[in-house]
Amino acid sequence: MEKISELLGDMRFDEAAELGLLMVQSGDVSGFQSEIMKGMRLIEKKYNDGEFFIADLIVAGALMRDIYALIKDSPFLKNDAVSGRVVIGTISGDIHNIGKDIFADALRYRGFKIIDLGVDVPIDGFIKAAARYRPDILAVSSCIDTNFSNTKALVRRLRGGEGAPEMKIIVGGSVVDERFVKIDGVDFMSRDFQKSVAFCVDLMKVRQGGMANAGV
Ligand code: B12
Repeated sequence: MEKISELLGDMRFDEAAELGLLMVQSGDVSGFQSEIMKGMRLIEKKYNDGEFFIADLIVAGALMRDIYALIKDSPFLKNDAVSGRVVIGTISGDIHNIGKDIFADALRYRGFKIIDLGVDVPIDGFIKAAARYRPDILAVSSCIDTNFSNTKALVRRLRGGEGAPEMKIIVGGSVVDERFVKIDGVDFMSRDFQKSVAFCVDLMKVRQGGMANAGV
């Protein structure tokens, strides 16, 4: 039997959705998330190999979001929801939103309240939102490596006392590789949305006095 990731990689979204529903209903939420991520990587690979075009990626991003939404009906997630507030946006100079939106959905389905600032968000926009909403987590999406300087400047100001001092700062996006990129003051960096969601969920469980389980 074909896997969801393979179906996604072949752009067979209806079949992927059917299989995804079965997986979520059976309670395999973690496996479902892994398959979605593998599927995204397969699509990206095909794009990098010249088999798919930008338009394919944009369509795939939207359909992937719809398929990922199947997860919100999972009884497991309903019983294991956390509360927390996240401000998210793509840093200035960068208009990529596909990954940010999927990551924001993933947090939303775990119970987080999401304040999405959109794309090309100026440093001051993040700082004002941090001060206004006092989120538990400020999440910066970054898909262009020359823009890391903007993220660094943002983090320096936040850690210098602007915004909400107790909040965690996380950074992700297609060019983020935590093995090679370090930004002082950032609590967590990854382009793996499953690990990133686990970080956020565990953080809230610890803050709310529950047990962290590094689950889905
Ligand atoms: C689609 C795409 C575009 C689309 C964007 C459409 C859109 N609405 O987002 C368009 C055509 C507009 C575009 C434009 C450009 N792009 Co572009 N784009 C891509 C592409 C092909 C895929 C990105 C994507 O959506 N991936 C799928 C998503 C699901 O993956 P993801 O972003 O990694 O997100 C996942 C994780 O990273 C994580 N995540 C995402 N955000 C966050 C945030 C947090 C906090 C956390 C924890 C996790 C997290 O969760 C997501 C789900 O797993 C990549 C190439 C690639 N292979 O990655 C290039 C790429 C990112 N683009 C690139 C470039 C250079 C550009 C342009 C400058 C091109 C140009 N010369 O005009 C412009 C940028 C304009 C601008 N100012 O931003 C480069 C960046 C190079 C670099 N090293 O910096 C890349 C890597 C291509 C390349 N190899 O050269 N692009």
